Amino acid sequence: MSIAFSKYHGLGNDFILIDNRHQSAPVLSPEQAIQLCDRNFGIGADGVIFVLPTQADADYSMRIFNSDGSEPEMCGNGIRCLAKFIGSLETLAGKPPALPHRYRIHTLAGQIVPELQTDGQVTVDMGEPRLLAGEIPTTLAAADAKVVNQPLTVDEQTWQVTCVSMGNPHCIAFVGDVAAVPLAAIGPQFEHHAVFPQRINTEFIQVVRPDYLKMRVWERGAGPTLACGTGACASLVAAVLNGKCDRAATVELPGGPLQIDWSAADNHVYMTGPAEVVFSGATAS
Ligand code: ZDP
Repeated sequence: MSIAFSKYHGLGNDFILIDNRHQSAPVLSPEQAIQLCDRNFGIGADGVIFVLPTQADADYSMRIFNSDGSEPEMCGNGIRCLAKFIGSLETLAGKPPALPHRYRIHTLAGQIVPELQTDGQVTVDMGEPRLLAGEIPTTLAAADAKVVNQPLTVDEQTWQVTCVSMGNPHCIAFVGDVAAVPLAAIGPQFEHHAVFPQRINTEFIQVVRPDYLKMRVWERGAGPTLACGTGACASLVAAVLNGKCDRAATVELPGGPLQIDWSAADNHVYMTGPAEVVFSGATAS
């Protein structure tokens, strides 16, 4: 069956968006998602995202498959794209959202609230970071302890790491120069390290100034992407926990900058950045 889709990206982290509002199960299997994400044999994307019907306390549900077919709990750049996609579906139906407009989105990481801004950016209330080892999950510390600046040996080199969950798991290492990190060689070894039972997203962070971080990421299930929204949020939190930056900072990713703010008032992390539609189409079969 041919399926309509739209291709979006947030700072070059790209997704195939599917209008799945008519049924609660995704119209594609993980295997079909793997095929569509292939950059030579498919549409090409870092993941496939579905807008689904939801329960009473939310407007819609989101599910996502990574390009390897695995299902993460959350996706920061993806939820900005999803908010834009919903806005355009509602506009097509003759009910354009009055800006700024907030959507309550149910995810496997709980309720997340993206807000469409008048300038085209999207600000997302990403909720509270989770810091206990058991919540990440990682065996690097006791289940009820935080993992801040702990040694982790990867490929005979010992790194100092901090772990943060934004619903999905992140391991953050601070480095002097992000450009010098051999990402393709060490990324997979972090991802599949025995101390991370659900695998891990890994961010390498260079603190340029207390309000400016540079980041490179190796994503669980997707590899070296141009941007990772949950990763930028987790990295800002990790930098604050290590006394390396302010609670509000710009995080520069290979695909461009995100503004991240860990509110002292409500402990929620707020992320602001762009999301753009690239094209729409339909699958061949
Ligand atoms: O946790 C994971 O398996 C990630 N690959 C999910 C995708 C995260 C994303 N890049 C983001 O922006 O948060 C979409």
